[in-house]
Amino acid sequence: MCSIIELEKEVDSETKQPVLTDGFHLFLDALKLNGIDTLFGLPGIPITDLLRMAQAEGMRVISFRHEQNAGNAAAAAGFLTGKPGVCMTVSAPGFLNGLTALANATTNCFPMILISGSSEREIVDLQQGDYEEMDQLAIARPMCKAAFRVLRAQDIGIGIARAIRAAVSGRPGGVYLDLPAKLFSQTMPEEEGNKSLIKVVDAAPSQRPAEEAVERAITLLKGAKKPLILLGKGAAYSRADQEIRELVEKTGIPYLPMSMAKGLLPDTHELSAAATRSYVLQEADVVVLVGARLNWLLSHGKGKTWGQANGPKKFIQIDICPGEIDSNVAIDAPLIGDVGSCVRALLARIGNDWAKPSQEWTGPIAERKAKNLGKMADKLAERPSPMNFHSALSVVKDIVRDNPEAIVVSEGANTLDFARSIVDMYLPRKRLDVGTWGVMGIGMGFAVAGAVVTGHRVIAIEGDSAFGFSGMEVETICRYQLPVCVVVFNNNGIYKGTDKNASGGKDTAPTVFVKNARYEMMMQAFGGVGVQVTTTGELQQAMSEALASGKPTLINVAIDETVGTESGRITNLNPAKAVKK
Ligand code: ADP
Ligand code: TZD
Ligand code: MG
Repeated sequence: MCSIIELEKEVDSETKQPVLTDGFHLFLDALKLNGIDTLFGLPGIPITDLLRMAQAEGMRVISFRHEQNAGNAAAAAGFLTGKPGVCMTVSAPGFLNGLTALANATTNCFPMILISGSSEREIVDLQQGDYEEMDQLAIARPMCKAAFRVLRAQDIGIGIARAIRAAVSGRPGGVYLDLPAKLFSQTMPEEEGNKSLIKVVDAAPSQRPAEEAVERAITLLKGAKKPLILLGKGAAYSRADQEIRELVEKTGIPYLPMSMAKGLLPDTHELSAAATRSYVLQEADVVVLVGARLNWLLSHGKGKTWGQANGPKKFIQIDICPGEIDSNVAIDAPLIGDVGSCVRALLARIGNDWAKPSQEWTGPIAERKAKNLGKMADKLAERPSPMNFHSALSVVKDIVRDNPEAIVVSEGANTLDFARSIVDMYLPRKRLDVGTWGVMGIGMGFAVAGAVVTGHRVIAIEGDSAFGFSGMEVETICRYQLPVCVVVFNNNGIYKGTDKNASGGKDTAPTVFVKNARYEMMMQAFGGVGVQVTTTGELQQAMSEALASGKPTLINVAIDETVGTESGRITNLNPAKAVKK
């Protein structure tokens, strides 16, 4: 039955024609219907009006200076919220600028949707040379989990629903959505348009492991003498914080967090074995991988790191993606499902009578841990001049301890590696970094997203090279008045600032930058606070002020240019010179 009110909505009271909607509005309505309230992007043909309208309709539109940073922000927003972050770009070059972020999001299992306007299909497909012509869909496809194009206004609802579902269901990842310019001005009756929209139900359904798989895992774990739990960013993403803590504490099994899983349990937890990582990796007999891949970051599960000499290890692997199993070494007990469901299933079989690991395993761990933490404390207490990574990071460590809610972003080589091991995290999903690729350039995009979607303070610990990849976004940080404190570890270059041009020519070496560059002036240029510091006292004061005020701040920290290591902790991955010259 149709009420009079509904009929009145359908037709324009003056023209008596149906009220129309268009592609612009259908698109925004479809996003809003699905709880997407923020767009990261960069305007231009054909999306300028779309971003204006989004803002007019109450969405948050964060406009960047380069699409890669907008894309990285969307990816980080996806990780932090569990909803796909959305990045909007113009066609060809804007799209390509966003593509690195899309590929990086997919690699890291972060849900994001890159939405690019594109030029007319008729012209693109005949390669007749349209404005910013490119077959974007074809190019995006191998870089992401799924790629769709919407050609008709009545399909916008379906297109958005499919994009959201693809991004967050199963193993999360990047999705590309291609929207040709002509779509936006297509019209259709509003009522029909509204009916075409889809509110996605249960976008990331829980996936429970099979009973026999749980049984297999429990049997293996029960027989372990030296068990170890390894938490990855899939565990952090799954938001099963309480269950994971229970698993660790009820079983008494020592654990190692991968970098973005730091804080799932506080790094100061007595069962954290991070301070004796090499020992536990070598000695463990049964390893439980929880949302962590045995990729290069874990030496592919084999070799010296894994104590090959001690015989092969047994693995239990919890992952939502069945194809991940056996990717590098044989997995004895795969547990396929979401981390929450899998860990709950294990917990249901782990009673209070569970036999915790013996002193033979926990004793040496505790001993080594105490020794290593003691050595580290001594090193952190040193006050060399100029500062080194340790002395500067000892300040950051204390600031993060006092501000555990703050989001920590980190990139660089030495800066990243030292920050990961020195700066303790206390809460889940507070650390964002270079991830699976070890990619530089995520810094300011991740920082902006961290501030925008959580409302918390952000501390970005940046190598001077790493910062340069996205540094222009300090303007974005100032424009939106975001509480971001960027700390640039300035050692005059990539890894260190002392390389010499081997030819003796006047060009500097490829890894060396302008000496003592004044990065803090970049923040000053846009009205933020910029401070140059040369002592730990000055750094401590500048960071405290930034955290207290929430003002956009850049602290340029002078670090001894001689102390860095080539490639930080992954020196071994540099190709060896086959021919000595
Ligand atoms: P890290 O670098 O921290 O070791 P990876 O990115 O290598 O982490 O691994 C994350 C793994 O987590 C991926 O294999 C992914 O399929 C898995 N994953 C992501 N989300 C979930 C989830 N909700 N439940 C189970 N596994 C998940
Ligand atoms: N380009 C991209 C996109 N990602 C990369 N990882 C690199 C280049 C290579 N690279 C690293 O792996 S770390 C790094 C580069 C250029 C910068 C290291 O210098 P930094 O850090 O100043 O950021 P430290 O503290 O000086 O080591
Ligand atoms: Mg550097």
